[in-house]
Amino acid sequence: MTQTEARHDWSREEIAALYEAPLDTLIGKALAVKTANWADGKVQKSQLLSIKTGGCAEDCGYCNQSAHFETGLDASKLMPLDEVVSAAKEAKACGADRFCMGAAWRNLKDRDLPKVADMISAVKAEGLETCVTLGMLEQHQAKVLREAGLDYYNHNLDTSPEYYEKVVSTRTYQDRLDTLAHCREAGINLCVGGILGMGEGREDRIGLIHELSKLNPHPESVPVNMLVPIEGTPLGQSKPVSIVEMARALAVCRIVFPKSWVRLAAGREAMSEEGQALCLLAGANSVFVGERLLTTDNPGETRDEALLKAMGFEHASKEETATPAIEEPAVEEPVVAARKTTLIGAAS
Ligand code: SAM
Ligand code: DTB
Ligand code: SF4
Repeated sequence: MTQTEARHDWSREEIAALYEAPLDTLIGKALAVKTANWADGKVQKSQLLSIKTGGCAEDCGYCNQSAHFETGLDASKLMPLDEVVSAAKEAKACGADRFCMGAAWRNLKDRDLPKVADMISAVKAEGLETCVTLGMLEQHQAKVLREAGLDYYNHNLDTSPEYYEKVVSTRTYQDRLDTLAHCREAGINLCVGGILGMGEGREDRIGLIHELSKLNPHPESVPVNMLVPIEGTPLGQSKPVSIVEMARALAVCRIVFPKSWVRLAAGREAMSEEGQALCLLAGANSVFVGERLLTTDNPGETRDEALLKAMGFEHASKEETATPAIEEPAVEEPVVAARKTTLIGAAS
């Protein structure tokens, strides 16, 4: 039976069995799920912009932007609004549907909140879907971002809980989950995925997908990044992961997240056209477009057009990529609110 409904009760063993199936069996299943849920041959396009680069207090072992490592990257302050809007206009002119603004912050500070909220409103007014990735968020901040017109928050779990502490020491897996919960409570769609090629084992890739599958609802977007190795970072010399392993991860994501955009995210610059075609055949239906990701290169329009033409694929239309309706956060029942007040009053 082809799976169309999202499930949240996957066991790690079930995911491992999919992941380790013969590649034709795996991709066959992934394509059946894709065909049952999506139009054939369509690819969603997101464009990234680094609105605040480098100098980050976190020590993520893969990242160009951590202040803990010497990578030669120039740090910059928060970009002015007019430059963000120009970049968004350019992205839209090149056909992007979603504009994702990334800041190298451990967490969003309240003093920056109005500036980022203005960016979101201005990008939204250009007719683009909005996404930001700003590090950890508090509940009240998520609410302000949503009210400004935020469609998606990107916050990756990166790898399995067990391997996570080998990659990052300055925050915990639970910190990441807490921020995701704050976004959900504010009614923001989630973009949550990870990275392959950080020296993790297959069990960690399976563990990541298992953790993502437990999120209810599932993230609406699941970016699968291949590590872009950065000299000067602890993971700069990691052994690259094979393209077949990437295709396996993407195919499993397609099956486990039947209704989510599954993105062939960072790492395409180092992949052959055939490698990318395999990943798109395996079930990915979204990419980052443009010449740059955040701080590193991406194939760009000319090469992407050639790839899609060769595959007979095309970019999904605006209607096909429309943000799922965001449910308004549940309003607290007056009787519950009254009871809470009484309890707080009684305790003080
Ligand atoms: N500071 C924020 C955070 O960590 O959530 C937002 C920016 S951070 C660059 C966004 C995501 O990009 C990371 O969670 C990671 O998954 C991915 N990423 C960062 N550097 C990467 C690299 N060198 N290769 C592949 N993915 C990378
Ligand atoms: C995601 O999963 N990948 C993007 C986006 N979310 C923010 C970032 C990729 C960064 C690759 C390295 C760089 O360009 O700095
Ligand atoms: Fe890089 Fe984000 Fe980690 Fe900072 S929090 S080091 S920007 S991945």
